[in-house]
Amino acid sequence: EKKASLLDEAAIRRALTRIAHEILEKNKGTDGLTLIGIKTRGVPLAQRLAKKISEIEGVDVPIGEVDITLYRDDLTKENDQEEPEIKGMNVKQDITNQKVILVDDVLYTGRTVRAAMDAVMDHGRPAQVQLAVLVDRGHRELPLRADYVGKNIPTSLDEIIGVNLSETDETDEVSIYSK
Ligand code: 3GP
Ligand code: 5GP
Ligand code: MG
Repeated sequence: EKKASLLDEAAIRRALTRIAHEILEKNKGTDGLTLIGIKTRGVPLAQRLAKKISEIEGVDVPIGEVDITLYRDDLTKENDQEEPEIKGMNVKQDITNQKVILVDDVLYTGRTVRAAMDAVMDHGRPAQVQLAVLVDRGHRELPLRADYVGKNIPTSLDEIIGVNLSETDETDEVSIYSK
């Protein structure tokens, strides 16, 4: 059940514009940057950030994508917990000595990002890995934080953040639901 709309199209656009500027400020330009979107909705977010960086700086930053899916380890166990693992990766360029910025829609326990970092490290030896998310909803289960956050949305465990992006869902909207 939908409780509230938290970010509309303009608010999402402004948050991504700010993050694009923050990326350029922190990294002193675009040298060595590679954006990697975490499927599904991290990919259009990475593309939007690259477009904004290109508009601001006149440089096209390379984009890759990584597919992390939930994997049920052992169905015979009583406490079968799903753990995200690497399903696929499409990164054309060599990321060794590059500054990789992972991009995702929602940061929650941090397990998806941890799996994405594994995929990146298997692919090369980046100089640095940074993290950009549209929403941080809290409840981390790993010692991990985002370098760039569109909006911090404190949630309870029985709430869900809905992220709609025009590329995948017709509209741009972030909302909060109760389960
Ligand atoms: P995304 O791939 O675009 O991020 O995980 C698959 C989809 O399910 C996600 O889309 C996300 O929007 C949605 N989702 C909603 N709540 C959760 C949740 O608590 N965990 C996970 N893994 N996905 C969720
Ligand atoms: P984590 O691995 O940090 O627990 O969860 C991160 C991933 O799970 C994100 O890529 C996101 O797709 C999904 N996720 C977790 N919680 C939510 C949520 O409340 N809303 C949405 N849209 N996605 C979520
Ligand atoms: Mg996601």
